Amino acid sequence: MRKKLALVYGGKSAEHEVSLSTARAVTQAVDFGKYEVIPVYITYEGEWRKGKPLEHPAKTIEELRLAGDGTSQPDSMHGFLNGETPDIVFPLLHGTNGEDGTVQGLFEVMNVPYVGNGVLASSAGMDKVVMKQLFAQAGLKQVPYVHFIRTAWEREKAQLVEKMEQELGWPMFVKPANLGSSVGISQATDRESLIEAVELALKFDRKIIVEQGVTAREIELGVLGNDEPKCSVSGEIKPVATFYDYEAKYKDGNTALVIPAEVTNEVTEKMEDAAIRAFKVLDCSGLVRADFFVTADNEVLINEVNTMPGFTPVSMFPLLWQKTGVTYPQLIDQLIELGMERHTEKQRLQYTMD
Ligand code: G1L
Repeated sequence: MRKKLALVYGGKSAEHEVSLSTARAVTQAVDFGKYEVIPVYITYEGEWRKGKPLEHPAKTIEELRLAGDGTSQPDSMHGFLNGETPDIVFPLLHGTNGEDGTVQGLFEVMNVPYVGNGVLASSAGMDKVVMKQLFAQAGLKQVPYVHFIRTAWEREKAQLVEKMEQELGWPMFVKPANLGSSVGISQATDRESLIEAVELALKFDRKIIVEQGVTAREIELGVLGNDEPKCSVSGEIKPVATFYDYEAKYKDGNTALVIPAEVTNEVTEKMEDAAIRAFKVLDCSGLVRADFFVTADNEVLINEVNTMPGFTPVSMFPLLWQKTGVTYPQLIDQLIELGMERHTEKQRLQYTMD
């Protein structure tokens, strides 16, 4: 018997279209002999629409934009909860309700296995401040930062500005703590622009993080597994302008990817060690993409981890694994197996003292 695999995609998010393209790519790579693929489309309004099992991989994203039955129910999961539960769910959702742990919590309550990170890793990875505090706890090096909430800013703005000027160097990067909002981020080069940047970021979150800017290369690593996670080769994101010498195979706007990154063995070892420690301290499962800054004197600083990285065949995470010897279809298969494994493991737990 084939296992019923529900692909959940779309969502009330700016990444709705990215999610659709990713879902399409997943249908093209998943083994139809092993899995019955059930599309579950979440509309921009938040209505969950479960479709009939797919008969073939989706050729276009339009095939996945399922029509409703006319009884539109915003913020409703009726179409998903109604009827048979799938054997495993593959969530392809970004931001609020997607990668912040809430949707994972829904699957936990339903006791249905799902692919990727659990509730704790998803929510901890969503909040830059919580994530950095856990990284510090794990002894990971990172850029200096200051954080505060709106109330503190309103009560003691002058002290906070002074603290930032004392503890951080210019330029500073001001961001809403919530990773889901890619909006509201700006660079500050002096006191005046710092205050402006904070006021802007406060429109998007009540919690703000201000980081010291670094001059460094941006290098990323994939991590795959549950209790014994493994690292992929590394990849560097390079501004295209500095790229004349390379055959830029994977270009995305103004950047290009170099895989594996040209770094010393020592830097690779430092990144691998930090990536695994980050994975463990956040209690990750399935996968994570770990993002680093590597300075000119080969210092390795962890920037952040992404519990739901870009996941088309030309996104960094799948490309890193491709170069490590795991193809996109194999990656999807392994992630599904890892989701099943975590669920089986969890079934061993007892919940009462009886
Ligand atoms: F479930 C996985 F495999 F862990 C998983 C789920 C979702 C990996 C990566 C993603 N990424 C996305 O869903 C997205 C970045 C396309 C969101 Cl729009």
